[in-house]
Amino acid sequence: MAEIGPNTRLRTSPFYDATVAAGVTAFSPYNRMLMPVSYGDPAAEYDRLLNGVAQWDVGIQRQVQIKGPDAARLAQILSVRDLSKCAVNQGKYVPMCDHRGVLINDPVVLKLADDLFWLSIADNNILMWTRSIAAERGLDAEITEPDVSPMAVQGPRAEDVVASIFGDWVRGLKYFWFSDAEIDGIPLRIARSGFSKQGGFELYLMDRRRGSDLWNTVREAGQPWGIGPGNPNPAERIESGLLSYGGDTDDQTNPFEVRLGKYVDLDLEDEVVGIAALRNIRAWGLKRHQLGIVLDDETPQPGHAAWYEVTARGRTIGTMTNGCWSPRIGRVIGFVLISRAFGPGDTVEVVRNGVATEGQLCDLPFL
Ligand code: THG
Repeated sequence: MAEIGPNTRLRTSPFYDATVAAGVTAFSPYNRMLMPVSYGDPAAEYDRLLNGVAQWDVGIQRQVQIKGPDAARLAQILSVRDLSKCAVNQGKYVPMCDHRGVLINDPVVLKLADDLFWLSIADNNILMWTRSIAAERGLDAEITEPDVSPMAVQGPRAEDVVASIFGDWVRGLKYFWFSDAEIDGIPLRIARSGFSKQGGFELYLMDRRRGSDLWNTVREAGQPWGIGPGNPNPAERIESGLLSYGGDTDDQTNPFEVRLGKYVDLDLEDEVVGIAALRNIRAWGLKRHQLGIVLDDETPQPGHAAWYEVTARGRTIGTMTNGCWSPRIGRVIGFVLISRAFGPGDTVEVVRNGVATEGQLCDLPFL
């Protein structure tokens, strides 16, 4: 098999050496980096996340840092969610849109100081976007990609592991809030967050030379709870209804279609990119919406990199954007982005590699 190695256009995470030592077997590109996506034992990785604790290299969640007198204003101009009540040391999950109201990212926005923000981004070039908007609006802010790489510790035992390293104070962190910390001279920030619904933390490493040190510290501290390596888990995140920007969205998707309407504040100032378009979209009504689907397929199988056609009575009504075998439901499940003429309870067909399988639509999350 051909080798696709790291190079200057496919950057490595500070945790790369540690994940290789941990037995990583597959990577996927994300934000021009390599993200570990398997350690060769999907059942064990799922089980650790649901019943124990796992450590994930999510260094691909890059930070776009905005610093300066206009930082707060710029962060708000880029965000269709109101940030005015976001406190220092608090994070928020925020949809970002282009001028058409199309979703272009769904970062966690961290407010580090009144004039300092990180956008912890999904897979799209928001560094370039942020610089462009700042320049066009004549705003005074310095925009960089700092040396900051998150490692997630996820699962019901994550709190025990992180508290055993940093102290019991971490148990008091509220969801999406964060605090500065240090261990053995490794500078980091600890947030209660992570791309799963099993609970846990993200450790934002702030010195890439210390990646292996941080990984090994967490691995050793986690031994009593059976910690092992993992990654954002497709089955768990689909069961939990978490959106994958770019995986479940296309170049037309607006936040309302994919259940992010509760994070959109339509009364924000007109200078917010996309807000005027979103008001129109809301007024005209939606054509599509995102639902779950449970297929009549009980075959445990590896994940689907989907975008399969969804049909009803012989007509195309949308796509299944992602799918997976669900251990807890015992069926193949997925997300569909389909016509609003269809809703929960309806039976439709998904055409996978030329073969149609019936499935039932349902509300999200599954669990
Ligand atoms: N953590 C950090 N950066 C990230 C992600 C992350 N960047 C990329 C990607 N993930 C961004 N997307 C998401 C999607 C969902 C959530 C976080 C980031 C999330 N959602 C919860 C939910 O939907 O239930 C909580 C949302 C809320 O109620 O505020 O956590 O994971 N650093």
